[in-house]
Amino acid sequence: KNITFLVNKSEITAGTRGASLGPEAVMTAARKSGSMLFNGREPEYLPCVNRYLDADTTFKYAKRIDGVLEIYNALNNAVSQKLRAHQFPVILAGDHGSAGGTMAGIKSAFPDKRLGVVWIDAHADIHTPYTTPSGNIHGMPLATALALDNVDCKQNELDGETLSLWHALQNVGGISPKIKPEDIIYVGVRSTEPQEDACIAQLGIRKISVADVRQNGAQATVKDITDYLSACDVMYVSFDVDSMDPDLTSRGTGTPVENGLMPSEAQTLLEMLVKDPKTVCLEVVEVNPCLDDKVNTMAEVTLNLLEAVDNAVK
Ligand code: DIR
Ligand code: MN
Ligand code: MN
Ligand code: MN
Repeated sequence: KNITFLVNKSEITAGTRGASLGPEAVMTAARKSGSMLFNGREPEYLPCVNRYLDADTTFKYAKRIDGVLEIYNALNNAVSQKLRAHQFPVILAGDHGSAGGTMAGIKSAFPDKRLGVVWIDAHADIHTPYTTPSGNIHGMPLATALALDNVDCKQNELDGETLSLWHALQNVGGISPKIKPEDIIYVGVRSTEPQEDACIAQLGIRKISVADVRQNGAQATVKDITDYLSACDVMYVSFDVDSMDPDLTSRGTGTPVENGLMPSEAQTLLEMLVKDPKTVCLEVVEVNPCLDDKVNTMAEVTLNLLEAVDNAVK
């Protein structure tokens, strides 16, 4: 696999500021440590949409969804183009909200293939504008790929413009839904709202907890994941760094949640997952150096993970 790094500096879907600096913080950590990870493979930058943060917040239950549609389209184009050129795209993103655009790109490149998703995160990211408590779209990317309208656990009343943009997000790339609930597996999810719990139960989405990973080991966990997704033809791994324990990562992320994965567990999971021939794309999100307790520690931990990924795919 030939890695191409794609950088998406968007932080328009998060509730706190600073995640747009995450990818640069990882590159800074690489320069500081003498890492060769980015040498000779200059990351390609997606168009920046952070200007949407400078205006008043639009769309209460799907903040800056117009900007999100713009970045979804850009990711759809970039990711599908890299995949068609037989590259392995590694997306370094600010926040997690644009991951639906990445999945759009994978489906555009492989329209007839069944897509499995390994979602390693403290959060389930399956809200819709109907259920969101915050209006922050980083809590919604899986719902766009599933084309959810979540009518069963509605609580917000949406205006027509929000709804039409929500459907536009679902339709980026022209295929919707892009994934089936039984083709998603959560790892490390430990902070959800009741509406998400209801949705996860209703759809029957499988979850592997931090305790499961600790008890069975990361290697056996990956075997379990790949067995579970054996009907899928291609896999996408979405890694939110808040899946890891805040005490071991200096809390350098927007929404830290206690009792997460150890970086060594995350490393084994990622190494083994990217080695699997079915894995076509990896995304790493939510490093926020502005919130780091100890000068860029989260970015250094993330750099170590990416180095391990690089060695694993070689
Ligand atoms: C919460 C927090 N579920 C929300 N979500 C995320 O606002 O929707 N935090 N993704 O990182
Ligand atoms: Mn997330
Ligand atoms: Mn998260
Ligand atoms: Mn998030």
